Amino acid sequence: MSDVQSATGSTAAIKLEWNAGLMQGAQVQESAKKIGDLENLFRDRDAWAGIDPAQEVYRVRWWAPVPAGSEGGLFWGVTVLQPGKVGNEFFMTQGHIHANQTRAEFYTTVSGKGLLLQMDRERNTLAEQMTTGSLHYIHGQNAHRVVNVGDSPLIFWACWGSDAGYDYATIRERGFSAIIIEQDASPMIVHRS
Ligand code: PAN
Ligand code: ZN
Repeated sequence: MSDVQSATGSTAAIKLEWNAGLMQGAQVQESAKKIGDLENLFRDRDAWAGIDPAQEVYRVRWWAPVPAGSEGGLFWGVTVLQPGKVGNEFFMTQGHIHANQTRAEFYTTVSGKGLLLQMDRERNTLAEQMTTGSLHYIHGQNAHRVVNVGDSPLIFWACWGSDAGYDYATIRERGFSAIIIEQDASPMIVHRS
């Protein structure tokens, strides 16, 4: 045991509740995004303004065992994305590109029904279905966003590089080349430039 105790590493006790999307432990961090935090994300500004700004859209819990920016480390987290719409556009994450575009990421879904949008540098968009047990590999240079197209929380776990970083500005400025709306009670992809 003495070899193990002297090895480099973290002694953090983190407990996961897979299906609830919960992580517990002193080092777990948490961040929530509410409607009021997401101005200009959704297409229908009037519909956005009509929703309670305190309404939660999604919440991320994660463990960073090494400082952000450390080369070669890993982060682990979970996102709980609520069901809902702004106008006819489904609730979604902001979406980002990793600041270090060589850094890939895994997502895996435990419950709910969603779409993972990945957009490459030429703005080609790929939409993958997220359902219980689906596993998704996000290429390092692809922007990624998740859309909840179901009527229950969409819960997915993720593992990404500690030196991946986040570029939100690119998506904030131009958005994705596809949005997901509800039409005739079904999700529909609408392509844009
Ligand atoms: C995820 C996302 C999380 C929230 O952990 O950060 O789902 O989405 P936004 O960051 O786009 O708001 C991830 O992709 N990390 O790299
Ligand atoms: Zn990411």
